[in-house]
Amino acid sequence: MNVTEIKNQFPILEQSINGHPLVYLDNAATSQKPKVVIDALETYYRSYNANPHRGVHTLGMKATDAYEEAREKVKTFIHAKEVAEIIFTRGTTTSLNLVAQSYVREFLHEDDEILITEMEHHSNLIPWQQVAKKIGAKLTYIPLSPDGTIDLENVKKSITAKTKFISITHVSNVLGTINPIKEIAELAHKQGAVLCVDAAQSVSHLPVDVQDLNCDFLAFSGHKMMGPTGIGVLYGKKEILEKMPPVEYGGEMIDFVGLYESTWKELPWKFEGGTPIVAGAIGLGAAIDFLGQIGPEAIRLHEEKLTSVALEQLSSIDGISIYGPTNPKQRGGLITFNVDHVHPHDLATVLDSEGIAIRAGHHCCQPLMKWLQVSATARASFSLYNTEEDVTSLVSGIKKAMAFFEDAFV
Ligand code: 7TS
Repeated sequence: MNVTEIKNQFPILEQSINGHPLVYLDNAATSQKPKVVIDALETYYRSYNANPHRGVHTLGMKATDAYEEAREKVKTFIHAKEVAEIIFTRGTTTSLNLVAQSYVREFLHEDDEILITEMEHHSNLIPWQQVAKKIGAKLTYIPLSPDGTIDLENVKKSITAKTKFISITHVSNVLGTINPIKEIAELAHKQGAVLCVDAAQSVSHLPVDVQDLNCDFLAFSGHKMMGPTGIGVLYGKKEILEKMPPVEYGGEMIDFVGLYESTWKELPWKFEGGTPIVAGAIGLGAAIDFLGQIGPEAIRLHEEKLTSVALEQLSSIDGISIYGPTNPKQRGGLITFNVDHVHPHDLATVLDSEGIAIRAGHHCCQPLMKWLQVSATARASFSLYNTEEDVTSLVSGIKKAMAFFEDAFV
């Protein structure tokens, strides 16, 4: 499929916004959904909606099979060893909180250290901050290099004999930085620490292989990878998940329940209390099939090219500051920037009037905004359906906004 054929698979992109064809550049917040995903959801609700794992009627069995087939697809997609290692959650945030409330709360103790970075999204910061307070552990930070990358020498220096747990984003949702996860995993394991990876911004943009990365946990959201909202994944190595206690107790996750004692199902269901997110998982499965038709390497090449063109054009405009590494090979498909004398919210409003959707604000990264010494930024983020014309529209929209605000202040 070429980019036009890909774009044609997304009904939402056919519309005009404020009299202009929609240019959707807020993919880091959520991606749009291809027809196959929308159809899979509709077919499920129209023809085999049922509560899986309960009862033995035909619809229930069909729903159970589809739910478990989606798990198999996720396993293959991230190259996990077993389906037991794939837990369905509501999204990245829920996955990370599960690790905090189960693994960290159970296995870390007073004075142990949890190591993260200042580029983390709030969802990969607050769960550790809060659980650390509860158990008396210490939260420590790997310092960032001036260009917004992580130097492995600084990782080595930050890991101490007390470091028991490290959590780090694969791709920063603000700086775009692709972090050296494989190398960090090696350093973590040398010290006997466990490595958790926030893959919210990487799974549908780069090839992600959990066995190659050798991370212990990996968290991501369905809605950022062409799937529906309300579904996400926590991958964990089986030997670690097996010793972790459940966090959500109730229906579906039990084996035997007595008045005073209960036992749990085996993996992965031990962590999936309540009626499963069936529609979400089925939609995610369809999204994975769709992404698989294009292939992670082709997606990466396409987004890298768009980023490279956008970086070149934006950096040639006076008055624009771009954050994060300058080399497109070191970054994912997003560009965060500021325009002199134009607040990012004003910029986003002007661009919206041109049909261009970007994000403005702190992007759920307040500590990183402090590190960058800004209160907010603008961000354009790409996906497989974006074109070089979209980049051209963005650049001319920004120039228009700059001219508008310049005139407003003279
Ligand atoms: N981690 C990273 C790196 C993210 O970018 C996000 C969402 C999350 C975690 C949380 O994902 P959720 O699906 O559980 O909400 N990032 C963004 C963003 O950059 N703009 O809107 C949401």
